[in-house]
Amino acid sequence: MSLTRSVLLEQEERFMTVALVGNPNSGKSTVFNALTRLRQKVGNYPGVTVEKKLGRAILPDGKAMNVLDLPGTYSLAVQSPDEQVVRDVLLGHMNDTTRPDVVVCIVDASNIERNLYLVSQVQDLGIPVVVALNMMDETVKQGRAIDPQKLQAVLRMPVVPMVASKEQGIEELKTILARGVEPVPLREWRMPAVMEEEVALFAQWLCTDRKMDRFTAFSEAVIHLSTPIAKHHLLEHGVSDIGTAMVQDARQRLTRAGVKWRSAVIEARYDWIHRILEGVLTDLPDPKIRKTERFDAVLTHRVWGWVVFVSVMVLMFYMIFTIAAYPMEWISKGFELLSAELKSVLPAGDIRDLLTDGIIAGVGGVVVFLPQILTLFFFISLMQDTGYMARAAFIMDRLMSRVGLHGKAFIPLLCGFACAIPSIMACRSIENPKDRLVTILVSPLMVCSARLPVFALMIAVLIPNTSPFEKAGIMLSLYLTGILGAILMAWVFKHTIFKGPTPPFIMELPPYRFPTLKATFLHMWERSQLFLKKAGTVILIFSVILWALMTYPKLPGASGDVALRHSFAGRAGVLMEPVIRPLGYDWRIGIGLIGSLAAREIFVSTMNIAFNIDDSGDAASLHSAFSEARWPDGRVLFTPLVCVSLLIFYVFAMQCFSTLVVTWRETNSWLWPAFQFVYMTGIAYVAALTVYQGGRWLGFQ
Ligand SMILES: Nc1nc2c(ncn2[C@@H]2O[C@H](COP(=O)(O)OP(=O)(O)OP(=O)(O)O)[C@@H](O)[C@H]2O)c(=O)[nH]1
Ligand SMILES: [Mg+2]
Repeated sequence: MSLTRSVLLEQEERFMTVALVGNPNSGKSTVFNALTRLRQKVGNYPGVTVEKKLGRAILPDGKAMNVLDLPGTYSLAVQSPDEQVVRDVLLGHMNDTTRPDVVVCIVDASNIERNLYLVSQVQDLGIPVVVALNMMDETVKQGRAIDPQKLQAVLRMPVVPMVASKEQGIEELKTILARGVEPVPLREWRMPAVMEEEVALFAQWLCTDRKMDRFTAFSEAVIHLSTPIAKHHLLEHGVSDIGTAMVQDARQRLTRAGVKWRSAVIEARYDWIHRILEGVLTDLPDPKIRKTERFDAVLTHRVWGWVVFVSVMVLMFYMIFTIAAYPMEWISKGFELLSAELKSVLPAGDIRDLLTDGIIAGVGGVVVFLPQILTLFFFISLMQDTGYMARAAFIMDRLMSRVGLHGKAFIPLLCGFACAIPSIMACRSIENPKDRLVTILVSPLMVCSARLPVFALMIAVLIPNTSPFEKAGIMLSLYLTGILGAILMAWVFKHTIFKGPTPPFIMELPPYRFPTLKATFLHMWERSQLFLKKAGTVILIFSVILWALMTYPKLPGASGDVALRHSFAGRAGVLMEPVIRPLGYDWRIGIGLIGSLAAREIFVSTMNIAFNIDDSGDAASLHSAFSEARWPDGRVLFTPLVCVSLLIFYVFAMQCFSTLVVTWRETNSWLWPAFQFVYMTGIAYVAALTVYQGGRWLGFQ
């Protein structure tokens, strides 16, 4: 280790580390962002954060402190991989993270009973705790009042009332942290005497045999004696067979003594919570009628729920085809001008061609779609921040509960509308490993934003002069095809390779919230940065490579298709034509299919280069080039049937290298990404084949 690095590490260690712990959707990431000025993702549904994230805050006394944002959890008796992170951090089991000096428990004041349950578990660990009583604005709407000072007095921990989304209470929290927080006083909740004894006995053993400190040993003993799945954790943390046998013996003794070991601890903690809350909670005389329930009656209704969902989607696509059209026009005009300018200043030759036909056509052709992608993200952001997404997941779950897919899977799947990568990461909130794997495997079938350019292009070729409504309708049917595909495949997997029972859906529906403009625009801004970064890196590099492959080797005197056919890429396309001809595609489309193995948008780039060849890289001119494309025998290439076949192919095909990498990382095996690639490409092929051949058989063109 170099000297500077070790000095840096020492400094790092001298900072106090504060961990933010709390139930899902209680506002941890909002507090984290306010403390650190970072931009961790925030959303109004449980399970947004699935990984720990380190940031740094400056306290009022000028000192820095490390802040850890953590996934949400209801309890420290862990069920899913994201909750495991919380437990490991609090117990100091994480190699790369020091055990926190202070825990800030973010308590959702509108759900205070349930949130204090976790506080009592964290308190057991003996780490100093500050209670951040967040969402104070919601309690008023609920018709209750909470007295933070009384709560502080009975809890004997600092309590800071907060409205984190408005940054209220953040400075007070910092002041308390700067002043230093005392370790937590002794617990006041008590289990039945027999259980207390058994816990003490096992904790004693953990202290001596496992070398745990007094607090950790107590907390572990409680969790292990009262959690049915404890055996698995015991083994995981190296507790020997002796320990496991001790737990089992203790449980038998408890059962004989008439103590229900599963529920005794839960009851003991809730008894304490109810005692604590006496005098702290008061009902307001005139509670406002709860709007949430009224909204939910419609939005989660068996029929109306779907009507609203479909309407929201149609509205979204309608906007994508209407308001986004203007900025798209400007961007494409800009690239046209740039290209014309380059043509006039640069001498004719390969460099000029690379710049105009390769880079501008390739990258420009994709960047044009930025306004549509932003419109999509505007809607996704609204769905996530208002709490609507949880309702959409709810109605989908009800319809599909027979599929056998875990209800919790629908949140990750809906995240897939943005991108398969966060969607696959979000699967960490699913407890059951089999269900988690099934969801990871089907996630990329959800139509993501990278497909949008391809779809928009093909729809424009398919029905050039129709109303945006019809285009929106086609878009909607493609999205629904993706959803149905994902659900169908989940069913297949659950009944073949991943047989197993499905636990019932227990997702909590968050209250509706007004989205803040700031959050929405930040989300869109981040997304456009990501999109432009992708265009400037992956798509740029591939455009250059593909341009070169489509230009060399040169055939002297040849141009257009003849030259392209002679190039490396052209030869590859010709080679694969027999395979894709049954789908209605020629070798030039073949080049696009190969190119888009890296990322779907590259289809548009390669088509811009292949059918070049107007220099503008503009969707409109590409679609006119498409309508002029012919087979050698003079037949039209892009018939309506070919367009539909391509659309279907792109719904199902696995064309995203990054997704495969994430699947590999999340499953720790190359088998699963390989399987994902093969099965999705297989379905894409068969579906496109069926559409094309079936359509021809029925007499379509
Ligand atoms: N009304 C209100 N909303 C808040 C407050 N704090 C956060 N929110 C909103 O609550 C939602 C959840 O916030 P997050 O910060 O994502 O919650 P989290 O605890 O990190 O959630 P997970 O990562 O899913 O566990 C977001 O929509 C926030 O804008 C608050 O004090 N009042
Ligand atoms: Mg979070």
